[in-house]
Amino acid sequence: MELKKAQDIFQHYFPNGKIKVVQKITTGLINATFFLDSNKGKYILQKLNQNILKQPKEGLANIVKVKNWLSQHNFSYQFPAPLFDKYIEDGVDLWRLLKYVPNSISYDNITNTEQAFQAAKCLGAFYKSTDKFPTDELNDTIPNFHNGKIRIEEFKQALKNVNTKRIDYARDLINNVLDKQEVLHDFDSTVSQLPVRVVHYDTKINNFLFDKESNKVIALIDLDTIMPGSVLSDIGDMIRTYSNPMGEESNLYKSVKADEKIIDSLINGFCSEMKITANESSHLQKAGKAITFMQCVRFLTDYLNNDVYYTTSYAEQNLVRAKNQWYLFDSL
Ligand code: GN1
Ligand code: MG
Repeated sequence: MELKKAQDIFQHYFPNGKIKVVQKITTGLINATFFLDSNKGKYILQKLNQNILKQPKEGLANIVKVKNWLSQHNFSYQFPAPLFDKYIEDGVDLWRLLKYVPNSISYDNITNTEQAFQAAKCLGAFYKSTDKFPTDELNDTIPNFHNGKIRIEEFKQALKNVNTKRIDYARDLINNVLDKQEVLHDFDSTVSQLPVRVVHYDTKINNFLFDKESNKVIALIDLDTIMPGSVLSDIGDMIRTYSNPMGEESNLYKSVKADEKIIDSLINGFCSEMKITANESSHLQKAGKAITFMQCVRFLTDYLNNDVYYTTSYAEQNLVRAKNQWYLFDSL
């Protein structure tokens, strides 16, 4: 990104602001993210991906409501929401500025059980603080985000439309997914019996910032998907991403195996802060399987649709991701 563009946006926030450094941050598959250093301090600048975040105003309203609630309900972690509760429109794109969290580090993969415990403890604190939040005041900004039935329908639609060699490359996986589609119908019916809560919907490890020295979590980030939903979505996504030390990009499928100790540790971390219902507790393990399978279906669907959703850097990347998730699901 050019310095001039960043400077223009920045001056909407600080009329006398001067940017010294702009650096692209490459983690995250959806938004474009930049680190800024300026005469007004350090910030994160983000360009929203409006192809995916189709209701940015409603999304911002969710973030602001939850931020205000947390500040009154003993949430002891930082929650870097858009600065001044606003987005800037430049005619084409939507931008936002966030406070940079100093002394923080993010990890793309879990390397020990303690990290899983600490991140899940932060999530547990988030659930505890928002336990009484009126969830009907939240907008459903990405409708059907974790709706199993719809994910299967989208997959079947993609199968009908696909007109390339991709269907041949993916054939085995397609058959496996069709065989197991029940998993997602089961998930929907379980979720429909559970309490509606404030859900983060993207609880992978790099959305928790750790303090560089203490290695405790200090901030919860990436707030675009905050919506009403079930705890199974967040714990399921933690199990999916934390238990797989190879990460979702690896094509060493034989080595993709869920680590049980990490799963136990994250569930303990979450429960050290938040007391969920017995019914919710009894489905946590199963949630890991369901969300992993759902992510497999989502990557595979995008592969069949010629990569319209997830950013890719090589042709077979979404298929590799989908296979990786399949092996993880199988081991779970
Ligand atoms: C997307 O952009 P990122 O990496 O935070 C996606 C998640 C997926 C994840 C898979 C809004 O998140 O649901 O689990 O990729 N976010 C959206 O890596 O679709
Ligand atoms: Mg995200």
